[in-house]
Amino acid sequence: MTTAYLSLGSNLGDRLGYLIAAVQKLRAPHTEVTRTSSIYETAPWGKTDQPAFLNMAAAVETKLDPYELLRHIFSVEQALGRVRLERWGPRTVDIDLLLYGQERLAAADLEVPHPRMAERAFVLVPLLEIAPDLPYREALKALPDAGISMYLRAELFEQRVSGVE
Ligand code: GSY
Repeated sequence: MTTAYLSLGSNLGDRLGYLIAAVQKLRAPHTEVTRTSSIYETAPWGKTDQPAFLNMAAAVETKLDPYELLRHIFSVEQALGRVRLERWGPRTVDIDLLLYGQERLAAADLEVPHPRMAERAFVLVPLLEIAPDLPYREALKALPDAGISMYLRAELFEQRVSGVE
């Protein structure tokens, strides 16, 4: 089993509903979602003339290799109507593989650690909430954190995911 960390975001339609459904669909016999962060509302990065995002991070324990995990992630995005209309454009749900154990991969179709994660506060704030010992605290300190606000605390999100409420 390998611990991997994912970043999830949504800025189209029922943003929270998409994140809940994404976490539910990530769960599989081969992949356990072991921790989810709070949900943060974040100003769009890159292409700024688009709606605000909801962002979160998740830790998974998986039997899949990195490529199999990526395929699983793509299948969840597709099941939730992800259409890649434009680079950095709005999306129902976006799931990025940030870290896969201690693995370092730099292939054309898969890079871990994610090559741009240390430049994005909307990735690092939720990630460090669930994995405070990861070595990204200094990177986060160097980034402007404006435009990130708490939207839903982790405990309440977990209740929504498990249908308890
Ligand atoms: O890279 C993920 C998609 N994305 C996001 C995002 O998830 N959050 C924010 N705040 N801005 C973003 N720009 C892109 S592209």
